[in-house]
Amino acid sequence: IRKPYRGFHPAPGYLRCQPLSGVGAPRWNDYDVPEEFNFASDVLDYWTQMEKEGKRGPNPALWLVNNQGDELKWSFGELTDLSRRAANVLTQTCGLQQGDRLALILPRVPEWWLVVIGCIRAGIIFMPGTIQLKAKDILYRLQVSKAKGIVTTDTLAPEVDSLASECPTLKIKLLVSDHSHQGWLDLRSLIKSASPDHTCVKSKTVDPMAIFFTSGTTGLPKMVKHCHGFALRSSLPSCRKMLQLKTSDIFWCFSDTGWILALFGCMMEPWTVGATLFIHHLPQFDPKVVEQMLLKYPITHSLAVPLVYRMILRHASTSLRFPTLEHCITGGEALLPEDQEEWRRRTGLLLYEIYGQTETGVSCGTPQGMKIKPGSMGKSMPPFDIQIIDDQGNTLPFNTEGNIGIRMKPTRPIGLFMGYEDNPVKTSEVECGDFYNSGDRATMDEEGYIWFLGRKDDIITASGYRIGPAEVENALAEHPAVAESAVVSSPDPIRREVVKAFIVLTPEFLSHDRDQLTKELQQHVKSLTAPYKYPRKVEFVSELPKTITGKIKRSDLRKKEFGQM
Ligand code: BCO
Repeated sequence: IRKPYRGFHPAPGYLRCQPLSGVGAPRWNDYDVPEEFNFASDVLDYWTQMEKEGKRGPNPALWLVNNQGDELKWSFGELTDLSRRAANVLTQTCGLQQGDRLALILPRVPEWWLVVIGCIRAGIIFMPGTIQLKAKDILYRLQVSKAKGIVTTDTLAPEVDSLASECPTLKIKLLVSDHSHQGWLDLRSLIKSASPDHTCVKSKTVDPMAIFFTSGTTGLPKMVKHCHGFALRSSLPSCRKMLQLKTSDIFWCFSDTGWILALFGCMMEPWTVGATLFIHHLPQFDPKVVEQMLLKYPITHSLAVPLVYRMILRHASTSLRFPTLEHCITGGEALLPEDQEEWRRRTGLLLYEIYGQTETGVSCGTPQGMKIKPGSMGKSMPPFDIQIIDDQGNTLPFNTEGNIGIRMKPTRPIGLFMGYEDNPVKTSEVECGDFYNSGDRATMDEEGYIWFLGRKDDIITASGYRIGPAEVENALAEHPAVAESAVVSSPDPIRREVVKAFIVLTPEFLSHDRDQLTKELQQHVKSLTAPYKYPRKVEFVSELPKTITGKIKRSDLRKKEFGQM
């Protein structure tokens, strides 16, 4: 039995802590919580100052390559200048105030970074969403969050216009485009003409900073609220130990701008140490292009879901040698030991796993240099204390299956979400004794390594996406061919897990061509909700397994798919 937990004791100077000094040094202690923290003024402006004093090398802060191969390079000084202008646009031109909410649906364009930092400077709560969102997804997000504004591109502008009348709080529409649109403000030209003088808000570390939407087993996505302390975590020594980035490193994070992984990997992690963030705006993922980029650019670190590394291995026929790549990190879904082995054999590099959820950010992993146990996702990362717990919140003995729990009493660790906004019921459902219950199943060995097993509920993790079956079932239900459906995870040789829909057809469609119908239903889901959720497999059945009260037994279908029944 594990030793009893002794609790975190705030370091002396709690709430009065001072940043540690030295260029690129971790500037706070793991268990210190400064009363005020703002990533823009405390981190970015610090590096701007280091640049001015000649204490940082010539590498850019942001190095962005678009799909035509055009390159943009910004120093920290330029980032500071432009994001201050962006903050002025949001507050002065748009009239947004601290605490207001702004939906942000942009691909990997530079304005995404300017809006995020501008919001942080002004205390505006930003709500990133993937560019794959469809009108219904956007409508729900705008309505439930009471967003005052939205920033997007011309691809989604017509969708937003079609639903704006149903969003009474929505006053501001900002467009990132080469063309103008009636009723939309042109963000690029506004930033150009805005003043670069802006006084950053003195945000409390526990003030809200961002809201992310995350899928659950039932119902519509929940709003996961994070405070400014989420960004502070990247400054803590435990987090710095994880990736051990240096100012001279060039870090490529693949995450779509809609996910919390983007905040971590496409901003906080590299910029906290003054490293270069490398971004490639590729509208459609192509492993061949990724391989070429890794050969062409001096990238030292990569962060991507296991599927990206697996697809590179599938596409490349020979051994892979990337001249500058030193450290590869992966997360978002479980890494299989065979993928780890193949990547090592063909590239000479190891894959270091990190694990986290939208609610937690990165909460465990294998720091560079720590022994990798293939199949394990590493150890808990302070100030998080991960324990394997039962459904009552009791810690379980080593090597016993249970839920991944993060201790939040007596002290809620900085970086853990603040709760599901406007949803005390769902928030209390994940509070389990002294722990946040992640709903992910795992074991922990005697050395503290955590071994992921799967989900406790019906949520599907496919290609690094968290997919709520009900969202797919609801989309299917809107097609006249579907009498009822059940959506579960199913094995796949490349993607490991994909979304599968079991469908009972309405009588009128029973005689239709099944292949044709499959394609039509897949297209239907792609058009109604974010396409990454579409069922890559479809099976037509005469009935669905149900409990005596009529509830669909998704678990029976899932077990059958994985040969467990
Ligand atoms: O495979 P198909 O071609 O049939 O369908 C694909 C796309 O073509 C299609 N699609 C995309 N945009 C569309 C569209 N269809 C219609 N209209 C549009 N606007 O939809 C399907 C999307 O599937 P996908 O995204 O899985 O596509 P793909 O191209 O295979 O990409 C592979 C990956 C690996 C690049 C992608 O799956 C990916 O980015 N996955 C990572 C997700 C991620 O970052 N997760 C991290 C979440 S945060 C977290 O875990 C917390 C950690 C601390």
